[in-house]
Amino acid sequence: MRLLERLKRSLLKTRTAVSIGKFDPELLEEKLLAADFGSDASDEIIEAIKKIADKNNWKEAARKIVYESLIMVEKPIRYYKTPFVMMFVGINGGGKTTTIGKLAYQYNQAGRSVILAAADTYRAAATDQLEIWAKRSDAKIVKQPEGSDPSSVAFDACSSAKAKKADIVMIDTAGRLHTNENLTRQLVKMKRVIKKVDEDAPHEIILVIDSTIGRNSLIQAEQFDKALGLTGIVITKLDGTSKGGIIVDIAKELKIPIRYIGFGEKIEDLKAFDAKEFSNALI
Ligand SMILES: Nc1nc2c(ncn2[C@@H]2O[C@H](COP(=O)(O)OP(=O)(O)OP(=O)(O)O)[C@@H](O)[C@H]2O)c(=O)[nH]1
Ligand SMILES: [Mg+2]
Repeated sequence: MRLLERLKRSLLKTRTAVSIGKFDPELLEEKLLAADFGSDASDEIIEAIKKIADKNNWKEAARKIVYESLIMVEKPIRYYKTPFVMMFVGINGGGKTTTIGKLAYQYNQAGRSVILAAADTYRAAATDQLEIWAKRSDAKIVKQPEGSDPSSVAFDACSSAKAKKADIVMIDTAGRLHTNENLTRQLVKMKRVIKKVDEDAPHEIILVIDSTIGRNSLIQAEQFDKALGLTGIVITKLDGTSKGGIIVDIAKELKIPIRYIGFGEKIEDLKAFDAKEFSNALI
């Protein structure tokens, strides 16, 4: 099945959740809010529909509003340097490791050489999981024993990529430590240490957000952004939720580029974010 078809199918739950027969502003607003579109977007959608003569075309009007919000954050990654270093951050279970694995596969298919850094040294299983993805995508992996300094793993991976002239480095980080402050401190340090290899690096700091956790993700994103300065977002698990409208809320509130969306556990279930495609699939 084509990727776009897979995306559309994975958004079925959200699409169904906001579908109504005849246009009824109150009912639609209730449904949009329940699907996490957020109150601003919901208001704008309802107002836009009220202005059109033929209410049977309400979906078209709604899609246009959604598109206008999403196009503002449709900014693909610009690979302006090699090795191009990307740090992936986010709370545990959000989908960092899976996203890195899927991306490694796409880069490999595109003929780019990839090094993965197993910088989640908090638990041994994290490195094992990344190693499986590395094998699937023919990527190299840089790792150290459990409990090692994650910054040191990131440094090694960047140095090795420079020496081997690799195209891409993706750094997998921990989602949970003993405390949140520990995690933030560790990530800030990692960012600083990477700069010893290339002062422009990391070229991307990407927050991976689980779409099923709803509006909590906005608070998390603000915290990560404050500590690290995010360059992009990946939104995952859009297949498992009827609240896919959260992506519109995230776009409007955070204004951080959405780089990719994840919509399944398979290696191909990741797509560069496309505002047009997405707004059509959402409603
Ligand atoms: N349905 C679905 N599942 C996903 C998606 N992305 C990741 N997952 C699943 O979510 C779970 C957690 O994913 P991980 O990639 O391990 O998340 P993580 O952010 O690395 O988690 P930690 O290492 O604990 O911080 C796994 O079971 C993945 O298969 C997605 O887009 N859709
Ligand atoms: Mg992980």
